[in-house]
Amino acid sequence: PPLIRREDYRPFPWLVPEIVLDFDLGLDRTIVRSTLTVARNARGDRADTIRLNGDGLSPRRVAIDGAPVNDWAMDEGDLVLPLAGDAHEIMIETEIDPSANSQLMGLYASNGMLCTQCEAEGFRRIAFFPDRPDVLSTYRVRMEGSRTQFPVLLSNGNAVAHGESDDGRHWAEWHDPWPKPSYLFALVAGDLVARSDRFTTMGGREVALNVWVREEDLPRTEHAMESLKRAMKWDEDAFGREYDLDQFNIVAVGDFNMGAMENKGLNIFNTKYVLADPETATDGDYDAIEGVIGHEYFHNWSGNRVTCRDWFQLSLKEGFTVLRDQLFSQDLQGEAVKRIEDVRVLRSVQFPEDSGPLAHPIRPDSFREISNFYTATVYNKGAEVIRMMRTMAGPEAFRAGTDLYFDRHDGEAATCEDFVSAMEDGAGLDLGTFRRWYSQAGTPKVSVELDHRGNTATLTLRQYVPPTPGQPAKQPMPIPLRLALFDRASGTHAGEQLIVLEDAEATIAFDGFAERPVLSINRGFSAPISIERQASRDDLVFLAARDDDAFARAEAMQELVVGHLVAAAGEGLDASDRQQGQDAIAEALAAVLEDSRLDDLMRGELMVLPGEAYLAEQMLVADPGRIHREREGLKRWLAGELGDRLRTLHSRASAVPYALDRKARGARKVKTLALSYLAAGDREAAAELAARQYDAADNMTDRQGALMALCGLDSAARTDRLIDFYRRHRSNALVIDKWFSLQAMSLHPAAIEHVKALREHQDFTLRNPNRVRALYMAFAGNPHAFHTESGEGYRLVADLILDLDPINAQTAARFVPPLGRWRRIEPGRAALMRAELERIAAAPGLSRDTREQVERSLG
Ligand code: HT7
Ligand code: ZN
Repeated sequence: PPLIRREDYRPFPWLVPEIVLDFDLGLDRTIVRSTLTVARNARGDRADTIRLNGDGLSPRRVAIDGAPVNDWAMDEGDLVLPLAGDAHEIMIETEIDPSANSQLMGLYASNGMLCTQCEAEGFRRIAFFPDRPDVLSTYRVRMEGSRTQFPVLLSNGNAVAHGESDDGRHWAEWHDPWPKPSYLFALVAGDLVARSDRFTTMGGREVALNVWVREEDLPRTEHAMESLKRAMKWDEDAFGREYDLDQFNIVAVGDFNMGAMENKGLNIFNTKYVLADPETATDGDYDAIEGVIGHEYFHNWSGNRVTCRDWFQLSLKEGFTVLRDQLFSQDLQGEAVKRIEDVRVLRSVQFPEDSGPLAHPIRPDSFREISNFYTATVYNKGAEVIRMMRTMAGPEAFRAGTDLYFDRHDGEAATCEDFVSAMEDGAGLDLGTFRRWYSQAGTPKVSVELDHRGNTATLTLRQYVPPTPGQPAKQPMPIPLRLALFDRASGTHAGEQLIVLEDAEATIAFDGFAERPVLSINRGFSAPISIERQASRDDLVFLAARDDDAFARAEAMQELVVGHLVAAAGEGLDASDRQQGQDAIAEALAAVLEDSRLDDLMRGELMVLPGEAYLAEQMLVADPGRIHREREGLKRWLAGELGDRLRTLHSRASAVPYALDRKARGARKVKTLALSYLAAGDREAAAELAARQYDAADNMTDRQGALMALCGLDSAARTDRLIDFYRRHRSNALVIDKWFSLQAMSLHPAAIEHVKALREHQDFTLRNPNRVRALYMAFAGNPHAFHTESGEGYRLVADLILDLDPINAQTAARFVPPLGRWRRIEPGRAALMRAELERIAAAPGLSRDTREQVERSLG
C-alpha cells in the first residue's frame, strides 16, 4: 500500500455542494442510489475526470446529467468518470450486503439493526464519493424498508418527511442543512426505543433529545441523557458554543470498533458508553460515559462545524475535543482527581507509544492506513499540547483564542496551523517555536538541578527530546513549567510561578532562601514531559504530605515509589537501601491513610501504585518479570506494615451506603484499593474479606472490586463467585465483558491458562470488538501473564491478530503495539516478541492495517 504524505495535499478538483442518498434497506441487500451535484473547484487542478473513492463497491448504473454512462473505469476500487464540463449531476447505483460486513466500517448489521461507521474512510464502502474530509456537502437522505424490521429510521440533521409504502414498508426523509464531509454521514434503521428529553439552548432553540436503545436497555439510559444535557449546557458556558439543529439523537450499538462517533446530529455509540445502572456499571463506567457523551457532543463544534482539511490534521479535532471533555469532566469530578487520572493514562499508554517504534508527531507526516493513527499521541498528547497553550495564555485569553478560531473557520475544513494562528491572534501568544510540538515526536526529558548557596537557590533546567523513527535530531521545544519553592520549616511557598523553558538549557536564580527550599515542579502536569531529578526521599515525603497542589502531592508520592521500584527492578538494592525505601513509602502511605483533610476520592488516587508499564518506561531495558515481582513484593510488605490501617479503612468505607455522590464514590474507591493491598498480604484472610465484600455488594463497583481481588487468589471463593457473577449477568453482554476481563487481567499465576480456556468459551466471539478487547486487551495489559517467560503470551496475541485480521482488520491492528515494545524488553523475551511479529508479517493476505503496524514495529 502506498505511503500517503502530508506534504502532498492537493485540493479536490471538484466541489460537491449537494448529495442525495436513497436507500432501499435490507440486512443482506441494500441498494444505494446517490446523486451528486458537482462543480469545478477553482482552487483545485483542472481535470477532465472525477475520481470517486470506492471500497468493495461496483456500480450497477451510472448516469451523468440524466444520460446513462458506460465509459467509466475502476482503479484500485475507485470509480473514474469522464467529466468535461464545469457543473454536472452524477447518479450512481450500488448494492451492498450489510450482514457480510464484519469490518464494521460502512453500513453494517448489528443485532438485527442497520447502522453506519464512516470515519475515517467508511463512506466509500457505501457509495462512490470523494471520501475526504475537505469535500463538504449538504445531505438529503431517503430510506425505505420493512416497518417491522426497521420501525425507526434515522439520519443526520432534521426529519423532514415520512410515510407508508406497499407491502408493510415505510420510508423517512432527513435533511442536514450543515455542509459536512462524508465521514460525518450516518444512518440507523432498527427496532429501537428512545429515552426522550428536551434542551433549550442559550439562544432559545428547543432541541429534542433522544437516546435510542433496544427496549430492554431503556432503564439504563438515564445517566447518558443527564450527561448529554450537562454537556450541552457546559459548552455554552465554557466555550460559548450552542447546538444548531432541532434534534440530537444518540444510538447505542453493541458491535462497534471504537467508543463512539460524532456524526452530525446522530451520534452512534458503543453500548459501553451509554448504558449504566448501579447494578451493572461501575463508578468508572459512569465517568467514562459522561466523558464520551461530552466528547462526542463537543465535536459538534470542534470537528463538525470546523472540520479537518485532511487526516493529518486529526489532532485538530481530537486533541482539542479531548481537552474539552477533560475540562468538562474536571468541573464535575474535581480538578485534581481528574488530572491525576488523565496523566496516568498519558504515561501508561502515550509515553510508551512515544518512545517506541510507532512514535509519531501529533500531526503525523505520513501514513499508509489512517485508522492506525487514532492513537493516544493524536488524542491525549494532542490535548496536552493545547492545554499548554491554555496554561501559557490563561483561561480567559485562551477562550478569546478559541472564539476567534471558531469564528474564522466556521464551515471550513481547517488545519492545525489555523488553530495555532488563531491562538496567536486571539490569545496574544507567540507560538513560533511552540509549533515544534506539532512536528516533533518523542517525550521531552527535562533534567532538573537545584543548587543552594547563601540566600540563593539556582535552578538549572536542561531539555532533551529523544530520537524517534524518522527524526534522529530534535530542536528544543518551549516547555511551560508551573513551579513553587517551599520553605521547609514553615511548609509554605511565596507563590507559584510559570516559567517557559524555551531553549535547551536555562538557569534561574531565586533569592531569599536562607535554607535550601523544596522544589515542586511541573505542577498540575503543566507539560507532557518526563522530569529527571535527584529529589531526596525527605523532599518527596515532605511534598507528598504538604504540597498545596494536589496533583503535585500525588506526583511526589509516585516519584517516591517509582524511584524505589525502578532501582529495585533495575540494578537492584542492597538490604539497607531497600529497607529505607520501603520505610519512606510506608510513612507516606500511612500519612495518606490517616489524613482526615483528604476526601476519599483523592485518598484513592494517592494510594494507587505506579503501573508496571510506566515503570518499564522508566528503564532503558526492562525485565517485566522483575518489575512485577518487585511491585507485588512492595504491596505485600505494605499490607503487612499497614494491615490494621487498611482493614480499618475498608470497614469504615463499607459502612457508607450506596449513592452517586463524591463521598460514597470515594468510599467505594478506597474500599477496593484497601482490599487490593490486603490481597497481596495474608491471602486467606483477604479472600474471606473479598468474598464478604462480594456478597454484601449492592452495586457493580463493589462487586467487581471484590471479584478482581478474588480472581488473583487461589481460593474456593474465587470459583464460587466467578460462577455466581456469570449466572447473575449472563444476559448482559457488557457485564459478561467484565467477567472475561477480570480473569484476563488477574494476578493469578495461571492467568494465561484461564485466557486459553476463555477463548474457547461459548460466549467468546471474534465478531464483537468489545468481547475481543475484554479478553485480549486485558490480557495484553497484564504484564505477568503477557510476558510469561516461555513467550506463550506473545503467541496467544499473535494468533489472535492472525485470526481476527480477515474479520476486523482495524481491531486486529490494535493488538500489534504490545508486541512492538520488544526493543525495550530484556533480550530473551525481546527475541520471542520479534519472532511473533515476523510470523505475522509472513502471513499471506494481511490487511493494510495490520501490515503497516507490524512493519513499523519490526523497524
Ligand atoms: N471521531 C471518532 C473516531 C472513530 C473511529 C475511527 C476509526 C474507526 C472507527 C471509529 N469510530 C469512531 C471517535 C471520536 O474520537 O470521537
Ligand atoms: Zn473524538
